[in-house]
Amino acid sequence: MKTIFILNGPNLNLLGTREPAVYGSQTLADVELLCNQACASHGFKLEFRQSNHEGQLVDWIHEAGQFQASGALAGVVLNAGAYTHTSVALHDAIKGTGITLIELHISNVFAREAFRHHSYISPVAKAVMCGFGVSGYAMAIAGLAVMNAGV
Ligand code: CA2
Repeated sequence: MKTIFILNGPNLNLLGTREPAVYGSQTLADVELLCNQACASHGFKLEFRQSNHEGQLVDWIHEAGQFQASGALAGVVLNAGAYTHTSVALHDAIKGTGITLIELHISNVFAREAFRHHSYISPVAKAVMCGFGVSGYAMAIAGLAVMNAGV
């Protein structure tokens, strides 16, 4: 059974506590539950993680790269939070590992402030999902299922 890594960046631990108009009212624990159900229905194992630290996210991408090398990775879903718009380190880590990665945003970043319109992740992502709320996580998992089936 292949594994999907779902990595969440800074401040996503605050989901459900503030800004419900932008991010909805579900907590990160609710999102993990939703991802567990989606992974189970597609026959994937789930590694669901969150960190406020850029280097930790880089380390986890490297770990996913080791899974990829051994054929055990279905893909990575990354909501890098604000690091999306700033992090050359995450860009380099994704490029260096060659992992299949879906960039995800809960909100439609293009309907928001101009500084959210640029992403360092998009050029090294296989696909980008944004604006579907937390349902986007399940949709990204379904997308990885299609990619892994080679359809
Ligand atoms: O829409 C997304 O998922 C974002 O990645 C969320 C980031 C933001 O910097 C990106 O531009 C778009 C922010 C995550 C912070 O989440 C919070 C949730 C509730 C309360 C406060 C922050």
